[in-house]
Amino acid sequence: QASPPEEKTKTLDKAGVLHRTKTAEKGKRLRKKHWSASWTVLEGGVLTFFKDSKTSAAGGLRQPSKFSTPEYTVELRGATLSWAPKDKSSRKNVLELRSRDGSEYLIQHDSEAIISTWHKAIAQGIQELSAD
Ligand code: I3S
Repeated sequence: QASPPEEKTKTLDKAGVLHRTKTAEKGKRLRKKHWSASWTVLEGGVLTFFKDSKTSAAGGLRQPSKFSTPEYTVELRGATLSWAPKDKSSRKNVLELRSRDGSEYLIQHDSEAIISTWHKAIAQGIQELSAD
C-alpha cells in the first residue's frame, strides 16, 4: 500500500554538469566572475555545486557528500530564479539564482534543451517549497 518514494516526496532529483559562477555573497556583489564547469545536483530542495565536473554520477545523485565536497549549496526555500539579463553575462542560456540569504549564482549550459530542464526542475523545487 506504500506509494513509491517518488510519489511520496515531491522532490525532483536531477544531476549533471553545468557552468556556474557565484556573483554575490550574502548581499555583497562579488567583483569577479569565475566560471567553472561543475557537477551539480538538485535534491531535497537543495542545489549543490561541486568543485569540479569530474565527480561521477556513480552515487553522486544519492549521496554526493560521500564522494566529493560541495563547493556551494543553495537552499531553494525562498530563492528566486530567472533568466539572467544580458548585462550579467555575454553567454547564452544563463539562469540567475538568488538565495534567500542574498547569494547569487549564474548557471549556464550551451544547450538550450539542457538548461531548460534545469530551469523547470529548479523552478518547480522553489515552488514546492513555498507551498509548505
Ligand atoms: O562581467 P565580465 O567581467 O564581463 O565577466 C567576464 C569575466 O569574469 C571573465 O574573466 P576574466 O576577467 O578573468 O577574463 C570571464 O572569463 C568571462 O567569462 C566573463 O564574462 P561572461 O560574459 O562570460 O560571463
